[in-house]
Amino acid sequence: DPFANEPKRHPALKPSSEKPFNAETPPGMLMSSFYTPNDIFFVRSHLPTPEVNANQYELEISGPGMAEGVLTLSDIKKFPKYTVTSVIQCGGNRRSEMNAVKALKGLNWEAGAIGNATWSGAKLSDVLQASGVSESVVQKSKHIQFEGYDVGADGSPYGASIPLEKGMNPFGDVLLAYEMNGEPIPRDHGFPIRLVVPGVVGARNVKWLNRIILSDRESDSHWQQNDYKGFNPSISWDDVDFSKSPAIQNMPVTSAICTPESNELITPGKLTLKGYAWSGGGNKVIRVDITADGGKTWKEADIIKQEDVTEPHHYGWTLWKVELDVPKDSESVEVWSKAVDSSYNVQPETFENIWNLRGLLSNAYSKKIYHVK
Ligand code: MTE
Ligand code: MO
Repeated sequence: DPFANEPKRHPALKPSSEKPFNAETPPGMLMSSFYTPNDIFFVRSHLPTPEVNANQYELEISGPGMAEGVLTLSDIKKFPKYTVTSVIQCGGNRRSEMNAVKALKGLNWEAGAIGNATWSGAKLSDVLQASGVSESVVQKSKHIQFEGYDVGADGSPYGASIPLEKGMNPFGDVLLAYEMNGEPIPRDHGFPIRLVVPGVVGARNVKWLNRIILSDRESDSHWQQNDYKGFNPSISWDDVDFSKSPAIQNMPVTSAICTPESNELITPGKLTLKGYAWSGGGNKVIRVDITADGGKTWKEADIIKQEDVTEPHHYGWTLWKVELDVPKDSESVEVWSKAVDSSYNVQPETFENIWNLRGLLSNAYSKKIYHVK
């Protein structure tokens, strides 16, 4: 059994599959802190979880016309240490809401395949520069490919790539992280080194990093080529051509109402809602609008916490709250949230018009119906 040696997991995590283990954070727990604690941070692994020995850890770096380099964990720790607050969000977060519109294929995530953490480590751009990535190597490359220590039944590793520009840019804030919220990265999240690509879909944040390859091509992994792409709502599994869509990198703006949780009964009078909002590409959330009357009137949510970082380097999430009045005689209230980011991108209203067969980029308004006691 390739899954015989899995780490222990927190009982509060809500599994969406057991082998491999995938699980999300309950929405109420997401609201209890700005930095999502490591032990309840959602887990998304496509393959059995590798156990990497820190003392034997090696990271290989190669590229066109360049001598292959190997770094140990202590080599990586000698570079200047940077800390970035960044969300990691699965490309399929909130998929269940899109699935409710029309059936699709993918783990049925609610709104908890997301977490916010501080990540500390060496800057990818520093490490590449010190590893002999010269101007001429850059000229011959367009992408940076990454491979994990986790391998599938066919022996091929998990893989992904990002544009060269994002990884080489010293302001891109891409890290070879060895700490998550000030602790060594837990095994489920990529011990001892995980790539953190802030603002970009979770899938490119490669855990248990084994290899970095500069190339004129994107990663040829399944997850870069045949998954984590968006499509026209009318494309079905019979006519889909994955080569026709670009791989998802920066994620669109989203928000979710997290508390009260969907199944909770509410009482007439004051109702406090809490949620998160986030946008990819380093865009900051500038506003979260809330309506309880189908969009006739909108209230602006109060920001509970947001980091004081300017776009386009704002990678953490925004926690917000809003107080509404629930009239005595009402049986239920329906509340919607929509976030606006620093490029004035806004969430789409409905899932119908953004539906796609993989249930990715599922960022329509968060709509919750609460029943009154
Ligand atoms: N890296 C490796 N090596 N293997 C994986 O299966 N899953 C990716 C990404 N990095 C994955 C990986 C996906 S799809 C997501 S959403 C994030 O890791 C999840 O990160 P987390 O488990 O730390 O929350
Ligand atoms: Mo993911």
